[in-house]
Amino acid sequence: MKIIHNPLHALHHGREEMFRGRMVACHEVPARQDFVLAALRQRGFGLLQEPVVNAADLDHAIAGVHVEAYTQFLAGAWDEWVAMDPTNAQRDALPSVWPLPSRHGFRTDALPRNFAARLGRFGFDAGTPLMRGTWAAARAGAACAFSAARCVLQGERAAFALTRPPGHHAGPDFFGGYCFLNNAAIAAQAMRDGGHAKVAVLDIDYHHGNGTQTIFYERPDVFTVSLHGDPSTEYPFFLGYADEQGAGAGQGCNLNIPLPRGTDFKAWHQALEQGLHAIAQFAPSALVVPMGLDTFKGDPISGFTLESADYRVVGQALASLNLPTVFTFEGGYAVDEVGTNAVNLLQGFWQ
Ligand code: SP5
Ligand code: ZN
Repeated sequence: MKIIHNPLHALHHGREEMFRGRMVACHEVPARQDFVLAALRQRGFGLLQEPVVNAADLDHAIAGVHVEAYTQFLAGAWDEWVAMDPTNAQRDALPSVWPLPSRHGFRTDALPRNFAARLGRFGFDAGTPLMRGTWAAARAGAACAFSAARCVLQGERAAFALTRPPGHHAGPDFFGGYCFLNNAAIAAQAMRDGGHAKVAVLDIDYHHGNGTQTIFYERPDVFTVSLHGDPSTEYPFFLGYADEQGAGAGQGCNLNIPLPRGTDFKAWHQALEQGLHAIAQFAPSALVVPMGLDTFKGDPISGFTLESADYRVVGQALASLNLPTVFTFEGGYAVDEVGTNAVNLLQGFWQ
């Protein structure tokens, strides 16, 4: 399996996230990718490489998923943050004011000149710090996703975009949930552009893949499935319910399987089988798996109870679809085990 890893990921290294009125240490840390890479090396699994993509192709791939006003904002955000106040160079940027949905009277079409206002316009939580290297890291991550898709388009059975920051919470024009560019969506769109008429996305992160769902919600060509903690109690709270089935031409092309906090592997595996069955019915010719390992029992911010050995079974189940597959690295915050769990899954898939 080709493993495309992000050489610039550590340029994004948030220090603190806002949680319930106080600042706590970031969960989404550079060691996460380092530990996965170390586990791959230690177990001799996969062919490791860095992305090779020209800038124009990469911009095109990102623009297939994100709106220009948003990527331009991200590209210049750090400089604007520091221009506001030179001492800002010493701290990460986090939003603290947001527009409510337009039914409350707020406008999102009139983009304020004030940077803090635009940070809230484009971000949906205060847990996703942006810093000097965020854009470079996220853009190189998008290159990993695009490169992984190209590997598969060229005939590889599977490729893994090993990158952070993660992507599945990022939407057409918003960041949040530690995510800035939606790597899984970029890979799915690249597979579409590369000739796959129907692509499925099967999101197995603990948290609902709200960004991916929103990106493809009205499209019939990309079937999005997500298994996740019930949003009525779990982040991201405001999307991920079972009655969200797609809209317009995409009606029927979204499947959410929310599961209660505390769900064990037996019940989770049944939900996975349900997702796999729905994907088989859709009959895609390619698959993207946003691979979160935060379903692990030891995860510090999540509530399922999968064990390390279970991830092999997950990989085997995913392989049963028999589709060319791109994996993207999403959540998973039990840093000591994240490498073992990721490689268990990929090995289970590969065997
Ligand atoms: C990609 C991904 O998995 N994003 C998850 C974002 C979750 N953000 C909210 C996390 C709430 C953190 N709770 C802190 C508990 C401190 N004890
Ligand atoms: Zn997650």
